[in-house]
Amino acid sequence: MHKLLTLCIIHQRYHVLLGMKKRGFGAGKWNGFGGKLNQGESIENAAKRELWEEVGVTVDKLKKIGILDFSWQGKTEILETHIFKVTQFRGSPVESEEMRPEWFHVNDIPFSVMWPDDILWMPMFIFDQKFKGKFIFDNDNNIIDHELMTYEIQ
Ligand code: 6U4
Repeated sequence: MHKLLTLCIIHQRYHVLLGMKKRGFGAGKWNGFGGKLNQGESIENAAKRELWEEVGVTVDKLKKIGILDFSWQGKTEILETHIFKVTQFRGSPVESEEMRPEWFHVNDIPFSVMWPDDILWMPMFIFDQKFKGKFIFDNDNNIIDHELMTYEIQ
Protein backbone atom coordinates (compact mmCIF):
# COMPACT_ATOMS: atom_id res chain seq x y z
CA MET A 1 0.00 0.00 0.00
CA HIS A 2 1.31 3.39 -1.04
CA LYS A 3 0.44 6.54 0.93
CA LEU A 4 1.37 10.10 0.02
CA LEU A 5 2.61 12.38 2.78
CA THR A 6 4.00 15.89 2.92
CA LEU A 7 6.80 17.30 5.05
CA CYS A 8 7.63 21.05 5.09
CA ILE A 9 10.58 22.71 6.73
CA ILE A 10 10.85 26.48 6.91
CA HIS A 11 14.42 27.60 6.23
CA GLN A 12 15.62 31.15 6.69
CA ARG A 13 19.35 31.67 6.25
CA TYR A 14 20.90 30.19 9.42
CA HIS A 15 17.73 28.79 10.98
CA VAL A 16 15.12 26.12 10.39
CA LEU A 17 11.71 25.90 12.00
CA LEU A 18 10.85 22.48 13.39
CA GLY A 19 7.95 21.30 15.48
CA MET A 20 7.89 19.00 18.49
CA LYS A 21 5.21 16.48 17.52
CA LYS A 22 2.82 16.30 20.46
CA ARG A 23 0.64 13.39 19.33
CA GLY A 24 0.15 10.75 16.65
CA PHE A 25 2.80 9.25 14.44
CA GLY A 26 6.31 10.32 15.48
CA ALA A 27 5.15 11.92 18.76
CA GLY A 28 8.09 13.12 20.89
CA LYS A 29 10.26 13.89 17.87
CA TRP A 30 11.25 17.20 16.28
CA ASN A 31 10.04 17.13 12.72
CA GLY A 32 8.91 19.25 9.81
CA PHE A 33 5.21 19.99 9.38
CA GLY A 34 3.02 17.81 7.24
CA GLY A 35 0.83 14.76 7.00
CA LYS A 36 -1.46 12.78 4.79
CA LEU A 37 -3.34 14.13 1.82
CA ASN A 38 -7.09 14.60 2.04
CA GLN A 39 -9.22 12.93 -0.61
CA GLY A 40 -8.78 14.68 -3.96
CA GLU A 41 -6.18 17.12 -2.64
CA SER A 42 -2.96 17.95 -4.51
CA ILE A 43 0.35 17.35 -2.78
CA GLU A 44 1.18 21.08 -2.73
CA ASN A 45 -2.20 22.06 -1.34
CA ALA A 46 -1.91 19.40 1.33
CA ALA A 47 1.50 20.77 2.31
CA LYS A 48 0.11 24.31 2.59
CA ARG A 49 -2.92 23.16 4.55
CA GLU A 50 -0.77 21.27 7.06
CA LEU A 51 1.47 24.33 7.56
CA TRP A 52 -1.62 26.37 8.35
CA GLU A 53 -3.20 23.72 10.62
CA GLU A 54 -0.06 22.70 12.49
CA VAL A 55 1.81 25.99 12.88
CA GLY A 56 -0.52 28.76 11.70
CA VAL A 57 1.51 30.13 8.81
CA THR A 58 0.37 30.86 5.26
CA VAL A 59 2.60 29.99 2.36
CA ASP A 60 2.35 30.88 -1.33
CA LYS A 61 5.46 29.25 -2.65
CA LEU A 62 6.88 25.83 -1.85
CA LYS A 63 10.00 24.33 -3.26
CA LYS A 64 10.00 20.57 -3.63
CA ILE A 65 13.39 19.37 -2.51
CA GLY A 66 13.09 15.67 -1.88
CA ILE A 67 11.04 12.51 -2.15
CA LEU A 68 11.63 9.68 0.31
CA ASP A 69 9.87 6.33 0.63
CA PHE A 70 9.62 5.13 4.21
CA SER A 71 8.67 1.55 4.99
CA TRP A 72 8.96 -0.99 7.80
CA GLN A 73 10.38 -4.47 7.76
CA GLY A 74 7.62 -7.04 7.22
CA LYS A 75 5.00 -4.42 6.32
CA THR A 76 3.75 -3.60 2.85
CA GLU A 77 2.88 0.05 3.51
CA ILE A 78 5.13 2.65 1.84
CA LEU A 79 4.93 6.27 2.96
CA GLU A 80 5.94 8.32 -0.08
CA THR A 81 6.91 11.58 1.56
CA HIS A 82 7.29 14.78 -0.46
CA ILE A 83 9.65 17.17 1.27
CA PHE A 84 9.36 20.91 0.70
CA LYS A 85 11.45 23.90 1.60
CA VAL A 86 9.62 27.07 2.57
CA THR A 87 11.59 30.32 2.59
CA GLN A 88 8.75 32.85 2.69
CA PHE A 89 5.63 32.74 4.78
CA ARG A 90 3.00 35.03 6.29
CA GLY A 91 1.99 35.09 9.94
CA SER A 92 3.96 33.96 12.96
CA PRO A 93 4.43 30.34 13.94
CA VAL A 94 2.10 29.35 16.76
CA GLU A 95 1.79 26.21 18.82
CA SER A 96 -1.07 23.91 17.80
CA GLU A 97 -2.56 20.76 19.30
CA GLU A 98 -0.17 18.77 17.15
CA MET A 99 3.09 20.75 17.16
CA ARG A 100 5.22 23.03 19.35
CA PRO A 101 7.37 25.08 16.94
CA GLU A 102 10.92 26.21 17.61
CA TRP A 103 13.70 27.77 15.52
CA PHE A 104 17.03 25.94 15.42
CA HIS A 105 20.34 27.16 14.12
CA VAL A 106 21.44 25.00 11.19
CA ASN A 107 24.51 23.98 13.21
CA ASP A 108 22.36 22.94 16.15
CA ILE A 109 19.63 20.74 14.71
CA PRO A 110 18.43 18.22 17.37
CA PHE A 111 19.10 15.08 15.36
CA SER A 112 19.13 12.80 18.41
CA VAL A 113 15.42 13.63 18.92
CA MET A 114 14.46 13.32 15.25
CA TRP A 115 13.72 10.48 12.85
CA PRO A 116 17.08 8.73 12.25
CA ASP A 117 16.98 9.43 8.50
CA ASP A 118 16.93 13.20 9.02
CA ILE A 119 20.64 13.54 9.77
CA LEU A 120 21.38 11.89 6.41
CA TRP A 121 19.30 14.15 4.18
CA MET A 122 19.17 17.42 6.12
CA PRO A 123 22.58 18.59 4.80
CA MET A 124 21.22 18.27 1.25
CA PHE A 125 18.10 20.13 2.29
CA ILE A 126 20.12 22.96 3.85
CA PHE A 127 22.36 23.28 0.79
CA ASP A 128 19.44 23.15 -1.68
CA GLN A 129 20.52 19.89 -3.23
CA LYS A 130 17.50 17.91 -4.41
CA PHE A 131 17.37 14.27 -3.36
CA LYS A 132 15.39 11.05 -3.48
CA GLY A 133 15.68 7.83 -1.59
CA LYS A 134 14.17 5.11 0.51
CA PHE A 135 14.52 4.06 4.11
CA ILE A 136 13.49 0.75 5.64
CA PHE A 137 13.02 0.65 9.41
CA ASP A 138 12.71 -2.15 11.93
CA ASN A 139 9.93 -2.16 14.52
CA ASP A 140 11.96 0.11 16.80
CA ASN A 141 12.32 2.65 13.96
CA ASN A 142 16.02 1.93 13.43
CA ILE A 143 17.18 2.15 9.82
CA ILE A 144 18.00 -1.30 8.51
CA ASP A 145 18.54 -0.34 4.88
CA HIS A 146 18.53 2.81 2.83
CA GLU A 147 19.31 4.46 -0.49
CA LEU A 148 19.79 8.19 -0.88
CA MET A 149 20.88 10.06 -3.98
CA THR A 150 20.90 13.52 -5.43
CA TYR A 151 18.27 13.98 -8.04
CA GLU A 152 16.81 16.72 -10.22
CA ILE A 153 13.10 16.90 -9.54
CA GLN A 154 11.44 18.71 -12.47
P1 6U4 B 1 -2.98 12.67 11.65
O1 6U4 B 1 -3.86 12.15 10.56
O2 6U4 B 1 -2.61 14.13 11.46
O3 6U4 B 1 -3.41 12.34 13.05
P2 6U4 B 1 -0.36 11.78 12.26
O4 6U4 B 1 -0.25 10.40 12.84
O5 6U4 B 1 -0.24 12.92 13.19
O6 6U4 B 1 -1.68 11.83 11.39
P3 6U4 B 1 0.71 12.02 9.68
O7 6U4 B 1 0.58 10.62 9.22
O8 6U4 B 1 -0.33 12.99 9.27
O9 6U4 B 1 0.81 11.98 11.24
O10 6U4 B 1 2.12 12.59 9.27
C1 6U4 B 1 3.33 12.02 9.59
C2 6U4 B 1 4.39 13.08 9.35
O11 6U4 B 1 5.64 12.55 9.73
C3 6U4 B 1 4.52 13.53 7.89
O12 6U4 B 1 4.77 14.93 7.85
C4 6U4 B 1 5.76 12.80 7.41
C5 6U4 B 1 6.55 12.67 8.67
N1 6U4 B 1 7.43 11.51 8.67
C6 6U4 B 1 7.06 10.21 8.59
N2 6U4 B 1 8.14 9.41 8.59
C7 6U4 B 1 9.22 10.23 8.67
C8 6U4 B 1 10.61 10.01 8.69
N3 6U4 B 1 11.12 8.78 8.67
N4 6U4 B 1 11.40 11.08 8.74
C9 6U4 B 1 10.91 12.34 8.78
N5 6U4 B 1 9.57 12.60 8.76
C10 6U4 B 1 8.77 11.56 8.70
O13 6U4 B 1 11.69 13.30 8.82
